[in-house]
Amino acid sequence: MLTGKRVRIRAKGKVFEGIVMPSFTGNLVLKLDNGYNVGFVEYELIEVLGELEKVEFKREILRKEGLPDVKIISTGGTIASKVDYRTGAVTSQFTAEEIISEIPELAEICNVSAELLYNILSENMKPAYWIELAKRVYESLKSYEGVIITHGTDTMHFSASALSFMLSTPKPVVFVGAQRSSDRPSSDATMNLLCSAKLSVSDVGEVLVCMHGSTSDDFCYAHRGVKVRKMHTSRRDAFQSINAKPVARIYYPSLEIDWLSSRFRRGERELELKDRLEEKVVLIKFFPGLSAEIIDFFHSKGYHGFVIEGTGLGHVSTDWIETLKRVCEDSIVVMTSQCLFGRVCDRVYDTGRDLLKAGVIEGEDMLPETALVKLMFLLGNYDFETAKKLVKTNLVGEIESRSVY
Ligand code: DAS
Repeated sequence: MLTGKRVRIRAKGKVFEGIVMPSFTGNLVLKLDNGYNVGFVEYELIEVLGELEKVEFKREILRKEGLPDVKIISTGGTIASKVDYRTGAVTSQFTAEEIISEIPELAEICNVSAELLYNILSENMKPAYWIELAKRVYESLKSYEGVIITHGTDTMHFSASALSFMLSTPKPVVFVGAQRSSDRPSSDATMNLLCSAKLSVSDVGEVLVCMHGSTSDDFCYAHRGVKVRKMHTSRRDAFQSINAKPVARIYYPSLEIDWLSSRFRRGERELELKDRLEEKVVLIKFFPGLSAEIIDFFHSKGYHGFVIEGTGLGHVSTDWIETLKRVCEDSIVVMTSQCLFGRVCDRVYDTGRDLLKAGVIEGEDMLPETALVKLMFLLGNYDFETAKKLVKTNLVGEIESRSVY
């Protein structure tokens, strides 16, 4: 059994040296000294060079007097994952404690306490988990200088929007993830976490997302939680601010912060939590030929909140107008755009004017996902008429007064 042993082999006329990894394909998988894994179907074993000693390193987390106290709440995702050689897939495994002990530089920025809330991939997040997370962050903000939330990247902008609406925070709440697991040479986890730690002790009081700002390791962006979206499946700079500038650029490795746009300052707002969300709100992406029956289906299931991701300036087929007119009598229907960039304006074309007459509300320059979470929040915490009025009211930066980007 070669697994865990360091070996030297010959394959295709070349000599390779590395550590034998678990493999379920029958091929030999070597982890080379550069961190990459290489598989071999045919090879000649030259020499077994030694056995990996089991390393159970557990750095206790050093506290430094005078440094601000920050809480890391871990929910899972790639940032808390490593390759599971049983399957070759990346699975959520690290606890917040383990993440911290892997990055001793954190102790230069702040004293970090860790809390494991979930260890899930973020496609498995639910509104009920957002509420639980908001409550844990709210409690942490009473005694810590800032809170970092490690989270999967797929639905991070949903969770960041949810906490942006539910929590009025006088301190930084920073969501951070990674596109590459920390056991890969190209991992972005360490840099994203260090930039997040710097943000968590800085002069800002709102919910932010901190991820790579370019494909290099030169800076991270801090994006407003209600103006950010994951825009690429795999690039490390997948997150982009939409219809707004990023709040800040954090240079690496200097960790200097360059503030790029207006922001809530530390201490500017009181700490408050509104912890209810109406889950019977649906986001529907319109496409040519989609029947308005989908609206009737959800309405018949007791849904009274609809966000439509319409085409262009905010349109759907004129076949939908009658259905929307009927549903708007006892529901809130918000129109957003599949273009993502720009602003919905239903006053240019007939279709848009008919939608407004039917009672549909323009979602301004909100992202569809942010509008969905906002409507869950409004219907969960306000009466129907107030909720309707607040759709087009900017609460936490989700609506920019002018579209300049
Ligand atoms: N599945 C992805 C998620 O948990 C992994 C990641 O990118 O963090 O969102």
